[in-house]
Amino acid sequence: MPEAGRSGSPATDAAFVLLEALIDAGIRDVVVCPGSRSQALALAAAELDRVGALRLHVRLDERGAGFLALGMARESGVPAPVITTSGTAVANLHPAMLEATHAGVPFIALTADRPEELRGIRSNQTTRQAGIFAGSGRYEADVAAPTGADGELEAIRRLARDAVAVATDARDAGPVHLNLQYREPLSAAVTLPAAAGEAAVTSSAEAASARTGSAEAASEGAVDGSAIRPTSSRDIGEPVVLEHGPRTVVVAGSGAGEEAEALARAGGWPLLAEVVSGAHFGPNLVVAYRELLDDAEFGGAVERAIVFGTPSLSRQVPALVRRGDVETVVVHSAGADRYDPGHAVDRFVSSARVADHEQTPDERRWTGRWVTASRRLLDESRTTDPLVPLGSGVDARREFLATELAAAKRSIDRRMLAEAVWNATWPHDRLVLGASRLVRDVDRSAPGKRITVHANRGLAGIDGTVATTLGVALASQGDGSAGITRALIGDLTLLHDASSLLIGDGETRPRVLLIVGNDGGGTIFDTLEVAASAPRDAFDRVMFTPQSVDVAALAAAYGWEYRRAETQARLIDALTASVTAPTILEVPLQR
Ligand SMILES: Cc1ncc(C[n+]2csc(CCOP(=O)(O)OP(=O)(O)O)c2C)c(N)n1
Ligand SMILES: [Mg+2]
Repeated sequence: MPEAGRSGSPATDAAFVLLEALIDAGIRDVVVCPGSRSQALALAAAELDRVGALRLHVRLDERGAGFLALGMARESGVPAPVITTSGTAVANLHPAMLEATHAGVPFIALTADRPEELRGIRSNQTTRQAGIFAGSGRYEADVAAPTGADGELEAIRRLARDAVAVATDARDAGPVHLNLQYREPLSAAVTLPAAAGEAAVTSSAEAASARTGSAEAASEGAVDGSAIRPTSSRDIGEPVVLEHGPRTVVVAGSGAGEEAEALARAGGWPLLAEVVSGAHFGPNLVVAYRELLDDAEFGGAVERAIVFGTPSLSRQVPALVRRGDVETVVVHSAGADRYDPGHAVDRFVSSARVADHEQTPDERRWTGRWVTASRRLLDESRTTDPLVPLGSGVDARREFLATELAAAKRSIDRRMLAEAVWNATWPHDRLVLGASRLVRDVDRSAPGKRITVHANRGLAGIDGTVATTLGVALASQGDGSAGITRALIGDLTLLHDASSLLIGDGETRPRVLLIVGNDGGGTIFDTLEVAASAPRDAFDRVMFTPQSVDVAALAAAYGWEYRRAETQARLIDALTASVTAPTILEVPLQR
């Protein structure tokens, strides 16, 4: 058992203490669903499994994971805690929580959450988790992020004991929800000596005065569920007229819409628009906004930022908004809460327009430099070859043929896939982008184009994306005018929602192309710090979560057409072929 403060991450120390206390109270099985915020718990569970202190089960779909735990508890009478990350992952436990409450089956949900300071500001994957199961839980606690403070670990031990006692109460068994806040660093590596794990197995099932005990534990370090804040007020501010002068950029995140592009054009300002913003087009678009925001001559020179929608695809945009020397104006957009990273936004307004003004040469140069630098960066990093000859001369055509031949044999990387899917999309089509890595690759590489892009960025869940795509297709193809609905998603995103591939007999089968970048698991986690710090086996098992599902057979089982592309030429063929029925296009990618 790590001593308090041993690992260097209070999150990891607290996670070990929580799981060890659960083991002491009789827990034998733990179910982990992959995610980043929950990494301390997941990796601690993997380590405790390695030393034989508990039995770990890893499942992708939290809904199924919940019922897996329910099944184990039905059989054994002992709850199997389920560990999930934040956001919609938590809500996916609701069906099992409801069943557990009505059937009186012991159940413990351990849901990771953002710490207090990241709530209510449209932080990624952050919702009101505390109280989310209100009415179905026997007990719930919203536990403050561990800081390493004195007494903290003891309070966690008590909380764990109480959770088991309440969940297994002979007169009134049922579900318990511990919502656990974690702050960076989200984990640190810990290796237990085998003996420590064995010692931890010796149970000391203390099932005393459950409810009073829980209230006590909740008051120490943990915040009781009743302290949940009401939905934030919808005070959306006044309209604003933006004067010229400060060096300005317009930022457009998810849900921004064409308004953002119009304002950037009217003001003559650079438009830093995410690909999911609905404003990813126009003469002022800056695709390479990440690189340029990192550059002192560009990002460093910004004096004012006008933000539309919810930026969620880069770390550079929130960093810009947090800066003290940048005046930030956030324009109201639909959705819960207001975008306010770092609580540093200067003004929230209901709408914005530009004051009448003749642009000075200096202002024109400012925007011109962003747009030119972005184009240059994009050209330099482009991986796909142009699909049409660049000239009509013999040399140009010969060169085109040679590149085409080379391309035919080239295997596909993420960037190439992102560019090819974007290029294949026309204004009458629809494009759905799943959460995780590929949406970022499209965001990095897509030149401006006025097409309809959908993405569930409200909470960026990997759940429900197949169904969302079918919904977009059904709604857009209803009157026969729209083209194909294509979705670009990861393999786990497909598998999480595999049951939505079922389109019942007699139901409309829309023209959908599900393009699945299959890298055998969740490679987004490979880009996080934890990939380097955690033991490889444990990281792979509880975060990468490898899979080798036969996607062709899955498609066949549900009556979907199936194509596969392993080279760039095949990919272009598959993307330009007609789609008359629901189709999966599998594209193998290197991890
Ligand atoms: C419902 C839900 N559960 C868990 C997560 C955490 N999560 C974010 S990305 C990801 C892995 C996605 O893998 P894949 O779809 O294969 O995309 P890749 O990163 O490999 O491109 C997971 C599990 C989430 N966002 N939503
Ligand atoms: Mg993947």
